[in-house]
Amino acid sequence: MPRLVSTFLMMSRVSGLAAGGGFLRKAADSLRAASSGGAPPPPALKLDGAPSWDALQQALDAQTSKEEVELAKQVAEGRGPPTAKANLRLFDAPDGYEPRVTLYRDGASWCPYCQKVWMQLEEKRIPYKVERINMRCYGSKPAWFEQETGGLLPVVRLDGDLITDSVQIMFALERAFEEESLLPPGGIDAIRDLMSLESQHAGAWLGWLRAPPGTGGAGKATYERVLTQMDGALASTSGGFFLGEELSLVDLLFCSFLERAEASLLYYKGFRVRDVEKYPHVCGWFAAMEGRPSFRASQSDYYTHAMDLPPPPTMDEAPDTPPSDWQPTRLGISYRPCRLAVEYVSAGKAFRKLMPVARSSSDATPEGVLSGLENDFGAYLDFDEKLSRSQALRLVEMLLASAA
Ligand SMILES: N[C@@H](CCC(=O)N[C@@H](CS)C(=O)NCC(=O)O)C(=O)O
Repeated sequence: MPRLVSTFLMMSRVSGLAAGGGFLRKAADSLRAASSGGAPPPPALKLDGAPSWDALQQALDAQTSKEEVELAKQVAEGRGPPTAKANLRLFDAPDGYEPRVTLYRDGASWCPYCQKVWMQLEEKRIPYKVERINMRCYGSKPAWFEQETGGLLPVVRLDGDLITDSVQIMFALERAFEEESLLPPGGIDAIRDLMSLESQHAGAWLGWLRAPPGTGGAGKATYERVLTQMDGALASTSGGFFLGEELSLVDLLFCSFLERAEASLLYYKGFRVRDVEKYPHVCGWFAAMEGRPSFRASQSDYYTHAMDLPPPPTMDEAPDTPPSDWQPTRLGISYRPCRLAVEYVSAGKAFRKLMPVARSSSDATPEGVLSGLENDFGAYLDFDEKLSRSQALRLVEMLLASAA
């Protein structure tokens, strides 16, 4: 069997898609038939060379070193270095101590707002427990969480009270745990200007990243201006951090978006934030931050940051019929409510057309739903020329599955 065909069949089996029916199964059947000269497909088991979960566990155990076992034990007991895997952190508190703080955070540990609070807890060595809550792209949240908090992460329970919004949480933690303060003697008033600069940076970064094609260089110029201002703010102190030699709340407020800006602007715009010629003090700040174990533990890699944040361009509402010069750029999905999204550019402007994927009955098939969409939005789903129909069918399948 040709390698490509067998790889495809194995991937289909592993993901369970081929077994689930639909177009992948049909594609797998036709590939089997093609690869065996039209003969009946071989039994599926013969294609399955993947090890069992038990065999994988044994292989993993055999490769796990004593140090790794010891580290996992420490982490389970709330000790050891900071890590995304910890569900309990006790620091200097005795075994069995019940922390005053519970941090509700995203399970994948990439939410930027959770990162700031997480670093603050680590820097101040405040004992805490972790509860992991799905971000909506990974699944649903517990009903109580939606009702009592509004559903955004992070949330902190402090002495029984729920607190939402990362900045509010950080100030509440500063008030409740005054020792090891991360605020300067002047308190919040002394950092207001830098907080405002941080907001400008967030706006300039996202503004540039999400600018639709053909909007000129304004986004880049604004971002460069704000970054130069930040470099100047860092140059005016000595020691690498925003307030000098000591890490403060200001660094934590800046860290998540600066880290993400460095990765995403490099990937999508070819722009370097860590450019030692142009922004030497910003580079010094990154180096100072990377000296902190709390930052190292919460830092992510460039690929993840570029991929977890595809720049959704600012879109205009699409007219009912696409203009004659439209060029589709992406076919995507939009959850809550389920919608199939066609994104396109026309005359240098970006548009998005959303099509509701309604389940008219419990046995609605992807094919039936897609045919319905083609009836209603024919001009946008002009598959023969502009888009791939099999891609659309797969997206509809996913939407139906996620809504089930
Ligand atoms: N202003 C809020 C923003 C929080 C926020 O937008 N969190 C995102 C995660 S990065 C969220 O929970 N989104 C809902 C979800 O994806 O489930 C804060 O600073 O905490």
